[in-house]
Amino acid sequence: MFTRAIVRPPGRNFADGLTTVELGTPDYTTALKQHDAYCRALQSCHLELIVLPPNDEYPDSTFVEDTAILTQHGGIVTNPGAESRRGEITSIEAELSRVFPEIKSICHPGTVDGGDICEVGDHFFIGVSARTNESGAQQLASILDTLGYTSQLVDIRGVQGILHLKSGIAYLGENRLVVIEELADFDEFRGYELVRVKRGEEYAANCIVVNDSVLIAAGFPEFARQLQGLGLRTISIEMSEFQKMDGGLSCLSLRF
Ligand code: CIR
Repeated sequence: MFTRAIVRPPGRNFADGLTTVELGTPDYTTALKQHDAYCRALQSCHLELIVLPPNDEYPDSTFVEDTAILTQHGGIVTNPGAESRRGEITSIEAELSRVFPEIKSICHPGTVDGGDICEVGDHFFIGVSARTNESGAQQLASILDTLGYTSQLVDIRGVQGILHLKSGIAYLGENRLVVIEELADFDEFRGYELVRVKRGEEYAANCIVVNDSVLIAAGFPEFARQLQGLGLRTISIEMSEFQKMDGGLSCLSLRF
């Protein structure tokens, strides 16, 4: 069970952040509305929110997930792979130190983005990507080991169209893993019951389980039906403005 989440509404210069997709410029007012609906959805799943103030110094700072990995046994502050995002960790570290007695860190030359880290029970998949490098991934694996977790690296550098590992997978619990077609044949995911996301609905793969519900991006009806067919309760959230900035549902919060 999660009880809390850290979120940060987008700042006015949100549109100045990094993006690789060509979906147009996000509308700030709509982004704020969508963020607010996202927060209400988390609250409806019984989470208490820690809402950090918007930070105009870092246009991507609404994507708080990339700055930390939170586990039941401890918190880890990352060193984000994009230079323009490194400074985001300062305020997150300050916030986490109120909650976690000890916080570990990923250090230079290692880089890790939280979006590459997928917790699967007591095991973690660590994506090696354009943002998370091998040094960062190895550092994280060692830290997780000291916290009592196993982990394995998943190299996604050759996979087109995903920024982070969790742009293409999500763990639903009960050994079920959502995967996009490009990742479905990876050896690392053998042994899981795969929920394969149909082509054209790839963005929906980045969903999050929050207690008794699964938050999914609105506009992907086939994926919603797949989850409902498994007996899961889904909550749809409009994500268009965040999608324009390469962001998915998971990256808008740190849940613990
Ligand atoms: C970035 O490129 O860093 C941001 N514009 C989007 C980050 C999305 N984060 C995530 O999926 N975990």
